Amino acid sequence: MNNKHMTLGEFIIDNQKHFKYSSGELSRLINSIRLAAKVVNHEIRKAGLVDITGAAGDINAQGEAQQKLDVLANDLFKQTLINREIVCGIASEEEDDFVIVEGKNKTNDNKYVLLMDPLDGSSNIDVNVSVGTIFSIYRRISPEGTPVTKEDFLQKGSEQVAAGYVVYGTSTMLVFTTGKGVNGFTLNPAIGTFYLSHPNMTYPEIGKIYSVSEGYFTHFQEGMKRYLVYCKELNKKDNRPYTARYIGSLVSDFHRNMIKGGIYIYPATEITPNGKLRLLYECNPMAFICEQAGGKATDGFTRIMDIKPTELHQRVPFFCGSKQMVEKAEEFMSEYS
Ligand code: AHM
Ligand code: MG
Repeated sequence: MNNKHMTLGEFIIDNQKHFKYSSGELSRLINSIRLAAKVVNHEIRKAGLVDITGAAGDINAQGEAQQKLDVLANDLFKQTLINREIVCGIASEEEDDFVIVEGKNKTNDNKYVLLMDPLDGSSNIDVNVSVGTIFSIYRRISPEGTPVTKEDFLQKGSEQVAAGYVVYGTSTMLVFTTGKGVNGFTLNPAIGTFYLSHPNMTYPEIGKIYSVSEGYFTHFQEGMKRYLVYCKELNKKDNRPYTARYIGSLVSDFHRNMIKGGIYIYPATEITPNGKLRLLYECNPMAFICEQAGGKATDGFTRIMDIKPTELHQRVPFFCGSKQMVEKAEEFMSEYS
């Protein structure tokens, strides 16, 4: 089939043969994520009506307490995956510990664990700004049929089998990779179908956008401060000064930069020496997508996907985007920090 009008469901079937392990299980897992994304999308689109229908914490007409959207998104993704017995474990930014998913007979022969940030940038919901879901999939390392262990989740990002995000923006898009490039699908809300709208997404080698919360400038390391001065200097040859764009919603900032070319940085600060973003739920999946699109993702010195995690909620400084821009930022980091 040619790409025009191809749906996500058709794409998954067409590409199953290219998946690293083509048992059909990964296809079913991505299909479940597709379903959960549509349900979460439906809930998010009603967010502005909360003041009319009742605020988070209120009791709704059915006598159920209204949940905060990030908690609701977490439950919806979890339940969708648990009901389908499609993963053997789930770890989420919203939960303190990982969840063991048991099958019917208390064993679980599924091979994959899923890690997610169910609603990233959720502080933006109240002000009608885009939010996203981020997910990351690994093959378990513990023996099949036994409960998953923490080690199944603490794998290096380079072991990811698939990763992706959903951006709930002016339109809703699901973008993902299974290690063979990056493809983006846009939801037609009228019929609830994702269509392949952005085949083979690639990060421009160099761009003109830098995305950093510059308000923390005074707390940045010297290398970071000098790089920001560089971004603002006049140099017609390489399109400087760059344009500052910072939504404060990683998925949206990343998505824009991947399409237009740019760099996203959440650096270390004096107050937060490991930055803010989580290695397992945010940085690793975005790094996998970034590299698959030809971009680069590091902590300013080391490749993100080479870091061996030691804790589920570990934080790490994050530099990601157009290859040449990330390399330039790294030069400043190693020279001055
Ligand atoms: P969250 O997972 O609590 O939503 O935090 C992650 C978000 C990212 O989406 C965004 O890039 C960053 O936090 C913004 O942080 P800040 O407000 O410090 O700039
Ligand atoms: Mg987050």
